[in-house]
Amino acid sequence: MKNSYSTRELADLLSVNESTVKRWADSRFIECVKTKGGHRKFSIKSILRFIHENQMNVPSLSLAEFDRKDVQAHLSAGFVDVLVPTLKEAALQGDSNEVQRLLRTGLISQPDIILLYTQLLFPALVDIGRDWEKGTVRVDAEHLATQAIKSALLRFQSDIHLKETNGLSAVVSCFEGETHDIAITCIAGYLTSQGWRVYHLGQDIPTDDLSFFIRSKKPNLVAISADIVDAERKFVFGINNKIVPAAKKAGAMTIAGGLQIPSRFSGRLKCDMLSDNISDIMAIHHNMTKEAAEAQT
Ligand code: B12
Repeated sequence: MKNSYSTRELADLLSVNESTVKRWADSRFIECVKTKGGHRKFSIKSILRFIHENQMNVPSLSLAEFDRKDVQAHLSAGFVDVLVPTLKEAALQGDSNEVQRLLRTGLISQPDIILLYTQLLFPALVDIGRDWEKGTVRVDAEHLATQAIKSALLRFQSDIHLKETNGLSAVVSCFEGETHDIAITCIAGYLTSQGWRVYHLGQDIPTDDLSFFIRSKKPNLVAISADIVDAERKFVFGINNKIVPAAKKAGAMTIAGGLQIPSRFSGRLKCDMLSDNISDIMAIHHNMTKEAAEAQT
């Protein structure tokens, strides 16, 4: 993927006339800069955001990245899982630039970012987890991979088109003691791209502080993540007696998610929803924006 494209190159890429590209640029549908000679130049970032905003399928942009015919065929059919082994390797090498490049490549074939994360990023992490369990990946390599992914995710966020603000806000946070924060980072990225104001608190937030934060920000949604729950009673007490009451007072919906949350805690947590899949956030987003729009009319 080149860093910048001329008007003609972009027109070829999107299979439109050069005049169409110029019109889009002059109407500010797609960002460009003008060279000293007056020629338009389009950065790969602005092209990606444009493709993402308009949910365009531009296989030629990603296919040029790979020589292998099987990879090309999968990508043009929208199957980004073909990139999982490459992304896993890049992460284990600590190569965050390569991880970002693969996410960008994936975005071109799969513009829905929740699906992109579910089909490309998470399987690589699950695989790394399996290798760690087997003892074939050491903790240092696992940490390096996590850092590479987190750094790539941060930068990837600016490759994504952000919708205008929708007036809704969310607090996303790991439960006390929890350090697995990639799921909530992806949730925060998705909600931000959909126009939410997101307060991403990250790892290991003490329950009292989280409750205080919810009471002070009065968000519409509280999303808590807990993959590992060792102290069950403390967890149930914290959610039911501190976080849910704070959220209720703020008028917020609460969702708790994690590997075993629905299977272990169904019927025991007073949250509005329990989940083991971040795709549930898409449905919540759609319902809540619909309700907010209806309340305005
Ligand atoms: C990277 C990693 C780490 C990193 C975390 C760094 C970071 N900043 O996130 C480090 C090295 C710190 C770590 C530490 C540990 N880890 Co770890 N880790 C992983 C690994 C490889 C990837 C985690 C990940 O990001 N996965 C991708 C994300 C998206 O998955 P996820 O968080 O599970 O989220 C999914 C669902 O749970 C759900 N979800 C999660 N949160 C939410 C929230 C909402 C609102 C919703 C809707 C959904 C949702 O949606 C996602 C799927 O769509 C996993 C392997 C795996 N199978 O995932 C092991 C894994 C989770 N870790 C594990 C273990 C045991 C540990 C340690 C206890 C190891 C140790 N002995 O020290 C510690 C515990 C730390 C702690 N107390 O939090 C086990 C957990 C087994 C279990 N359930 O009991 C796993 C599964 C590895 C394994 N195969 O055994 N880990």
